[in-house]
Amino acid sequence: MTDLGRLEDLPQDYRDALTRLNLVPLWPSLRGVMPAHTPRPQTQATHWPYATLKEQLLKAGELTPIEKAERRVLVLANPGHGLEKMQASAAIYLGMQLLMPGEWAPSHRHTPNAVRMVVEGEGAWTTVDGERCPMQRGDLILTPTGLWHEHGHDGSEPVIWLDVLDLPLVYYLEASYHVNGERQKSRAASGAQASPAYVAAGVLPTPVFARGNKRYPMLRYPWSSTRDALTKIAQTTDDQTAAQITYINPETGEDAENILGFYAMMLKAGQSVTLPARSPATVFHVIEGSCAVTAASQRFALTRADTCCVPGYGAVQLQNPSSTEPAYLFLADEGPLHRKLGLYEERP
Ligand code: 1HN
Repeated sequence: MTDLGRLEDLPQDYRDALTRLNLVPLWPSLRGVMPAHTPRPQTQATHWPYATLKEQLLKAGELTPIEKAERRVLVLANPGHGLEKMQASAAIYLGMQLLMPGEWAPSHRHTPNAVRMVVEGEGAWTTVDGERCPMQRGDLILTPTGLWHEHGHDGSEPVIWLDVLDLPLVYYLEASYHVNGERQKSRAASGAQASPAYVAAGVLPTPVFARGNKRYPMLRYPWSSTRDALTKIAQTTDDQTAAQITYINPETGEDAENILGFYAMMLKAGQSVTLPARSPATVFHVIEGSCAVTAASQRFALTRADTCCVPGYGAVQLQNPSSTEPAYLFLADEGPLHRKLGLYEERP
């Protein structure tokens, strides 16, 4: 492959003339924007241990009242993108949020899609589009684009959860904004369209008179059901295969949200699996147990509530180091986005 011309090869007066005209020569930058065979991700494999994160988050609870924060969050920022960009990967934002007993995070809606994975604590709730969703450890709660949401806490201990948003992408598209609102009149989830109605796989609530027409019919995915499903799937899989589920919209069978994909995985005691190289970046978060994650020449020993992210286009090895306990993981990736854009790749 011949080397392409550099900027320095061009006479300064020519470069200055181009700059004045808002013009740029392509060839000095062509290899940078389109490297050979595989991208050069800015996303670095990064591990955020929960113990140190929690310590700083509890300090934020003392330093900053909720009224001064609206959302009291420490962002899990990838150094490869620059911490100020608040990106875990090209399209994924991660934040750990703290709500203290009695606090209220006021109602708003925004264009980025969010989900919460509850990490610790009892008694908090999120009201999404009027549906009050209790927050219990391991639950996944959606707040898709445009839906009103607010958080409250009637319990006695701090509650902490992981927020996953597609904010970096929506911001890049210059489509990110929010609207503040009034406290929602929350109704307990009920009726065919509310989340608890989707209790069993393969059967769909079918109102006799009116078909459900909500774009996001299921907002809360209780951990007890997901864990149960994984444990049953694991009974049927061999040792090379991890039990995995995708969080889907039960009315359409498609991914739960439009841009990011959400999954849960179980590794049996001692189990190791290799995930093939895929184009999207992936986030791993430990719900129960522990897991070693090896990717991009890094090895992270994740324990309960730890989070890491790995860039796309590389294989990922997962290993449950326990010889007695299973490991349960929550995963988020940019899969739906890559598929919709026709960019999705899996490499052997
Ligand atoms: C947001 O609305 C929440 O509602 C959490 O809890 C994190 C990060 C960026 C933009 C909006 C929330 C967020 C956020």
